[in-house]
Amino acid sequence: MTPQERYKKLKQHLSEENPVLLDVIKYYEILDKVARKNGFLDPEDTYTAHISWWPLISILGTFSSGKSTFINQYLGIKAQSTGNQAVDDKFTVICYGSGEDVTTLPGLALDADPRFPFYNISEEVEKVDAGEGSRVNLYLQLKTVRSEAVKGKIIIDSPGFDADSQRDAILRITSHIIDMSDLVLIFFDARHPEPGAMRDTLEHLVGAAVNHRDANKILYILNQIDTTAKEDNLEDVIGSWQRALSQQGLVAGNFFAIYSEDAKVQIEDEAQAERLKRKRDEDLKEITDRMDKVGIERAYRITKALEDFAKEIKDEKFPMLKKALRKWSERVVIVDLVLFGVLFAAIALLELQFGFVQTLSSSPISSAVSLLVLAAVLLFLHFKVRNFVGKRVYRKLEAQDHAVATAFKHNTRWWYPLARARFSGWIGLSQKRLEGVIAESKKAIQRLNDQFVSPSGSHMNERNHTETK
Ligand SMILES: Nc1nc2c(ncn2[C@@H]2O[C@H](COP(=O)(O)OP(=O)(O)O)[C@@H](O)[C@H]2O)c(=O)[nH]1
Ligand SMILES: [Mg+2]
Repeated sequence: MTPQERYKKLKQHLSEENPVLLDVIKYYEILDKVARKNGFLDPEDTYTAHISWWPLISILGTFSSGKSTFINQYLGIKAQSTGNQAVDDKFTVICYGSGEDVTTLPGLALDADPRFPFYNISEEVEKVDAGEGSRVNLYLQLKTVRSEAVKGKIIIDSPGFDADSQRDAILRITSHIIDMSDLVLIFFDARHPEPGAMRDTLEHLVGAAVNHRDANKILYILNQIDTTAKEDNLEDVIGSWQRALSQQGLVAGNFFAIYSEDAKVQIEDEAQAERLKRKRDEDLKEITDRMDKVGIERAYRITKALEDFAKEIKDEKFPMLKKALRKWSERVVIVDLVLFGVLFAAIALLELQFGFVQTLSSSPISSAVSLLVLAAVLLFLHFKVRNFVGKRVYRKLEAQDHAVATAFKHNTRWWYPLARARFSGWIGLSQKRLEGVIAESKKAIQRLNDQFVSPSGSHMNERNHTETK
């Protein structure tokens, strides 16, 4: 899908959903244009492909902690198989489909709808786990279900997370999913009263989440608390899990405790059953509220991402490029001067020895030819030097930032004069355009606030208000 087709499809999809987002797409187009023109972005690529346009909820967590059971219950349909064995070893992207049955499609199908967040995932996977990129179908699948609960959003169910036997590919996809999501539910299960055994898993999952720039979107869910009834130790179990999480650096997280009504064990003591149910009902309500409102989070996320992309290019990538271009042009001049100096010294020496300059300049033709030859040699040397120095700078950049390295290559193509790299006023113009994009994304956030702020002033909108100030 070309970027143009992508914009068109996105606009189609979003036209009825949210007019603010429709505006936001326009500014993504400008962002793309500026980035493409300066070589930061591949001509076939677009920043709209780097985020999820669907509201996205992902469910991560340990083996058989009840993720799939929870999802089935939310959907009201048994879409996912459940059980104590590792029944599902793929990430399953669940979305609405009008068909009667649950339909399963290969991971490749995710490419078809520009609102899905897995563009280029195979390349990302390939980078961390060579050879696995081409086998993305082994890791991803798409299911369509006819459930109102998932209309207008997508939910990702994940294979059980077991740090010991985890492939890099799965770890990479997991952190990609955390980045993309509007809401992340991380499941643990209370059948393990001693979370110590899960330390590695916690370290990976929680470690990745805790430092996330939007930590508020991550909910930690202790599931299967019905199993604490036997020993009546709910508080102890919650306490030890919270301690384990805080050891991973989680200070004040969104911590919930629930169980599944469909899968729970029989609880003899009625008072206990009542107590557990009350806790569950309370926490489950908060969780499902957040899940239902994920469309709002999504609108803010997409708009914020526009601002972040633009800021990153303007404040980080352009300065890096500018510095690299300057360094390159200075080195080329120095090496040129040294080489030319050596060349002229050699000519002077030869002249002293053999006096051939006089011979060459004896006729107009031979002197013209020899001047041309000299000019050709100088030019040849100069382009060799440009290339040689350029490759070295490029390699260094590539290790730091791929986009900047590509932009450097783009801006040092042979027909660009050296002076363009030295006097890079043109960069300022592009930065101005990005400033415009940033200003527009701020305005769009305000329009979203106008749209979503309820008279009671929900928690979420207050947060977004302060974030953008
Ligand atoms: N006691 C109890 N069992 C549960 C609960 N939720 C799920 N289970 C059971 O735990 C097992 C694993 O559940 P599943 O949803 O497949 O876990 P997943 O691997 O995280 O997707 C299944 O046998 C479920 O019936 C719960 O809240 N309480
Ligand atoms: Mg499962």
